[in-house]
Amino acid sequence: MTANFEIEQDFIADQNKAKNDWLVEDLAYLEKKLGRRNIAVDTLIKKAQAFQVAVPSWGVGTGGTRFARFPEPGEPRGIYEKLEDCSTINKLVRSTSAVSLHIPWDKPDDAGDLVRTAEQYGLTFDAMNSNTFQDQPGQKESYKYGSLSHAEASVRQQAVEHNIECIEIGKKVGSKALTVWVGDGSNFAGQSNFRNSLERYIESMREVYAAVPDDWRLFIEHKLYEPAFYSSVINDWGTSYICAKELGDKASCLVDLGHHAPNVNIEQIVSRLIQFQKLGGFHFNDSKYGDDDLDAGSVKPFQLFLIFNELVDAELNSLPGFDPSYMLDQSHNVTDPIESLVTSSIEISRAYIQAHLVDREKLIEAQVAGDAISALATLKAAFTTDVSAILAAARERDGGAIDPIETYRKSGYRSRKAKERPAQLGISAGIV
Ligand SMILES: [Mn+2]
Repeated sequence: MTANFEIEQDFIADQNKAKNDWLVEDLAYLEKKLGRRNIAVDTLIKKAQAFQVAVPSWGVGTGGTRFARFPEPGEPRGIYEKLEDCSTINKLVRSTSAVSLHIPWDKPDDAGDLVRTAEQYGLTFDAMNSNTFQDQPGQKESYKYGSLSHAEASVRQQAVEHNIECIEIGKKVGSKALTVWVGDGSNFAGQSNFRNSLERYIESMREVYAAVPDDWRLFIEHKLYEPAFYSSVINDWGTSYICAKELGDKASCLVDLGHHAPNVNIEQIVSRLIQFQKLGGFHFNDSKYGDDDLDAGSVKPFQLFLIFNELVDAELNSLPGFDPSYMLDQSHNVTDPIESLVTSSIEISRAYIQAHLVDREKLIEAQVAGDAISALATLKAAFTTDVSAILAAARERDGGAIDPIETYRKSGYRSRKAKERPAQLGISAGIV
């Protein structure tokens, strides 16, 4: 397919040999420990193997802040090189086989060729992401004062048409969803009329919705603030829920963990959306202060676990309409993006498997008895169980690495890519 450097399967297998002894030991320990509760380790390994989280095309480039961007050597210079990096991540962890495209950054010249390349890597395409938060070269109207909610009909029309174009590209690459996030909002009190802005947004989204195929889903992503610092049009999950409900069954809400006020109870929001069948999916990342887009589980791993506690509860109860789409959405300045995405995908799988360890009968008993100490202890017992060996075994069974970061570093992938991909000026990674 390409003469470019790839991490070979044999290399991964070779690296795994050195780690196999500890894996066997740790699994034996977990088998004993979890066996006391009649939980089969093998069942959990299979669950970890089946669990997938998509990676965003923009995640393999170095992100930035409002101040500066420090490009990584060997950064991908276009969608084909981004796929190469996404494939490398999936080879190591085997749980990230779908890639989410962002238009226009990833607009393919030849969609058929892009699909064939992805197939050769064993990758598919996840949700399409539209972009009406920045102006593109040659664009007729400006999004400076909004897009789908803009006061001028011509700007709204342009934004609607862009979203429809994303759907059309998505159809060609086999995507089944469109995620719409708008930067629309205001920076000053009085700058915009809250009610009219939302009304215009909904009217525009009705046109987008009409173009969404019946077997697709339309995800609405809310965000409290930034780039608008006084108000945003789709500011919270309530607004997102109302819009999704207005639009119809194909529309649902997407929860980006960084898009809430500090200390908001995100797991409860997730529960509400599950209950009313409007949980579309997630953009996973972590944050300390705002939309920091740090690696998933790096700041608040217990919160991530509690979110998965709700998700696994819905899974085990086979709740109607429950089929969330999982994606990583992170981008920052100080790590190799491949290492960050590898680490985050593992943390997402970890939270998922840990949530499967919750003794749900005991939890319900504690809740009914009003026994808060026992309820929390039940959750903590799951959260404090180290399931690393289960995740490693799942990766190994699928041909991935027992220790993905060490394997990646020893492969020399980054320095090989630095030679293959001389730096280009003006590459922009996006943050959504
Ligand atoms: Mn996002």
